[in-house]
Parts: sequence; structure tokens; C-alpha cells
Amino acid sequence: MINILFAARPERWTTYEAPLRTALDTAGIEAHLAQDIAPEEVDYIVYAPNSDLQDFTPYTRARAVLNLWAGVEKITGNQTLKIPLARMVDPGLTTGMVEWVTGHVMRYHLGMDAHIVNPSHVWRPSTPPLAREREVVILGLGALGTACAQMLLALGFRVTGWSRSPKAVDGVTCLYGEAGLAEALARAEIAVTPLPDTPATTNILNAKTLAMMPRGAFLINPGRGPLIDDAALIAALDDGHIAHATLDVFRVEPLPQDHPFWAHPQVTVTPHIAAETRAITASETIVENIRRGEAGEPYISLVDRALGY
Ligand code: NDP
Ligand code: OXD
Repeated sequence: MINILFAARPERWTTYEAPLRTALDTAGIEAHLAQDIAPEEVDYIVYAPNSDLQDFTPYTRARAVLNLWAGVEKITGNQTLKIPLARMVDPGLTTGMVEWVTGHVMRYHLGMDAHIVNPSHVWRPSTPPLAREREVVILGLGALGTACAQMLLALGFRVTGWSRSPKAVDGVTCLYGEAGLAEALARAEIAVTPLPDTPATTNILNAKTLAMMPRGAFLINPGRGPLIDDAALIAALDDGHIAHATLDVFRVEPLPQDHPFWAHPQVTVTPHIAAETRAITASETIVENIRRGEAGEPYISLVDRALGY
């Protein structure tokens, strides 16, 4: 019998308790799963970075922390955490992100706004281009970015991806590293940024890099707020260099009411809803890692603490 601590906000317990128990039963793992277990008796910690647990020192027997979120920026710097940390790669979360990104790309691609709100009944005879005439660039070709790239490719878009290390994704032009960034941005009629928040990605979209995008480009940020230098983006929007931005994540969340993004006519704010971990599929992922831990097999989706993701 192993002890699994669920360390997340209480309302998450309501959502996750049954799916976790089902996944444990299905895997044949006998476990005591609870929100309150004596620290020195805990074997695994199912974790949300906004939980009260911030000091891992008393969890002397724990073997791994299994994060419920894809993003780990709030935990990678925790010096009390000495055991393996796995981040969330969940088919349900990925599907949600693919649908959100595809919807917002299609909004820009088809120029939907001009026709949805057209109070003066302006007749616009221009037809949108086909997807094959449009280049979408995905900055961040990980679990989420790759799935988005594949969906956009299936819809016919020309897709370029950019990552830290070299990648090969069928049909996608894959660029990487600092040298690849300028080339990727130069192609970006629509840029999407499913990147993690790390020291290397902070302000990756700044005055210099935004200027590398074609005039009139669109930006969609479902990654993290600190990827963007807010003031530089507002300047690029005011100048028309960036035509419009859809932002789901922000440096401060909820986005403060007086932040200029709320009122800017060329910004759509969505309240960090691009994608969410889905309890059934995420529970299966967590239990697979527990199974691996018990079998002495390598964990999946381990975080590289030095890289920060
Ligand atoms: P992954 O770790 O699978 O992918 C991250 C990608 O970013 C990888 O391709 C990685 O490159 C690339 N990358 C990291 N650092 C750099 C760098 N310095 N330069 C270039 N590329 C870099 O993460 P996911 O795809 O699962 O998630 C991405 C992010 O999406 C999460 O970290 C989170 O912040 C955000 N997110 C947002 C949600 C929302 O609702 N808005 C929901 C879920 C996640 P490489 O492949 O070479 O390692
Ligand atoms: C995540 C998120 O990181 O929802 O999982 O943003």
C-alpha cells in the first residue's frame, strides 16, 4: 500500500478524487489517497503550484511530485524540492489547446471580425485567402505546440515551428535556437506562442523581435504572460505593425482592471482559459507515473529544473 497526497486547492479534490481512484484501480495499484497524510508517510505528491504546500522538506519518503499543471514556473525554483518533478502532459489539455488555438487562428485567417460586427453594412467583396496561402508560426514545439502545428497543417496552413533544440515534425518547417528565431518571426503572418515561462523565454517578444514579424501580423499568446514585453507590444499595436493580439495569459492574473490591454481596440483578452487539465485523462497520466515509480521505470514528462521546463 502506498500513500498519495493530493496537494491542491480543495475544489480540485472534488474534481479529481473519483478519476484518480478509478485510474489507480484500473492500474491495480493499492493506495491510500487523501488530502491530509503525515508528511513522513507520503510516497507521491499530486500537486498544484497554488496549493498551501510550499515546503517539501518534511516529505522525507516521497519519491516524486506529479504536477497537475503543464506550466511549472512556480515550482522549478523551489529549493526544498529535491525529488523528481513531472509536469502535466494530458491528452485532454492538449485537445483543449488545439481547439482554442485553431479557433483564434481561424478568426484572424478569415478576417471574421470585419463581418461579425459591421454596423454600417459595408459591403466587402474580398474573399479570404486559402489556408495554404497563409503562414502560421508556432513558437514552442512541445506537447501543445506540436499538436497545434499538426492540426493547422491538416487544415492546409503553411506551418513553421520553433524550439530550443532541433525537431522533426512531418510537414512542418522546424527551426530552432536563437538563429532560427529571426527566420521564424519573419514568416509569421500569425504567431502562436505555447512556450514555457523560463529565464530564457522572458520577454522573448520585445521591441526588437516584434519588429521582425511582417507588418500587419497577428499574435496569439496561450503560453505565459512574461513571454511578452507588454509595453513593446502596445507600441507595436499602436503603430499598426502588429494588427491584433489575442492574449490568454498575463504577468499578473487576473489581469488588473487598469491594464491597457483591457481597453486596447486591437487586443482580445481571454482569462487564462485556453486549455485546462481534464481530470479523467490527467488522472491516467498521473497514475502511469506512479506505476512507473513503483516499477522502477523512468518517469514521463520529467522537468529539467536547470532549463525550467
Ligand atoms: P513543452 O515543455 O512540451 O514544450 C515547450 C516547448 O518550448 C518546447 O518545444 C521547447 O523546446 C520550447 N522552448 C522552451 N524554451 C525555449 C527557448 N529558450 N527557446 C526556444 N524554444 C524553447 O510544454 P507544453 O507544450 O506542454 O506547454 C507549453 C506551455 O503552455 C506551458 O509551459 C504553459 O506555460 C502553457 N500552458 C498554457 C495553458 C493555458 O491555458 N493558457 C494551458 C497549458 C499550458 P524543446 O522542444 O527544444 O525542448
Ligand atoms: C497549465 C495551465 O499550466 O493551465 O496547465 O496554464
